[in-house]
Amino acid sequence: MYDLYVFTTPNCWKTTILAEELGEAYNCKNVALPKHENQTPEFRKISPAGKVPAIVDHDTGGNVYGSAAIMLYLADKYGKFLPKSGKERGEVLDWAMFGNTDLGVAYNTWNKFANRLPVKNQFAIDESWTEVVRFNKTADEQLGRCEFLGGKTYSIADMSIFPFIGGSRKNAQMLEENKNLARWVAQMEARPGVKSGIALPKLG
Ligand SMILES: N[C@@H](CCC(=O)N[C@@H](CS)C(=O)NCC(=O)O)C(=O)O
Repeated sequence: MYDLYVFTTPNCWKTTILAEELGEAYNCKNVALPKHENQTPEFRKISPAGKVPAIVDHDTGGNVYGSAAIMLYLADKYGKFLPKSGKERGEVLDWAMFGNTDLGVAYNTWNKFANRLPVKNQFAIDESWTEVVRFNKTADEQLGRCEFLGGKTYSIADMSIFPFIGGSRKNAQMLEENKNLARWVAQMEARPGVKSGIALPKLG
């Protein structure tokens, strides 16, 4: 049993999707970022930088923070969605980290410039979008070679990029230009665990 602390952001959706797909007992706890609930001394004992997502594992008494660390930790703990060893594990890790450190970071950077910068800077918006387009294409090429991002089977690699590309974030033109990604987004959206994972974190 573990507690999972989240808000309505792509980094958190990665972990709520995984938690729902694992089907193990856990408590989903919302941390309202606009109310600064992430900055309380109690929460910073769980997540030192005051960031979500984070977990407390009641089986061990330990805590884990950051979406990539949580995904690796839970996948290893329950032995699902991450091969145990060998070439297959390497491939899933490659693409899970691509989602966490390349594609995810590119989307978050673009989102900041496009939607949150108080003064519009077209250069920053265009430059950061170029990087998003580049990584979308990389994912599309991989999904042209394999059914899932990390190879033959569904894994934490798929969960690492879906929150940036699917659901409410879907970009019709981007999917039109990347047919393999479009096929995969439809497949992901049909999964009950993905649907309930995306619906879980609440605003406020
Ligand atoms: N590397 C971390 C980043 C976590 C992160 O930036 N969390 C944001 C929400 S997505 C947050 O907690 N922001 C509140 C803050 O920085 O005060 C991860 O992948 O989970």
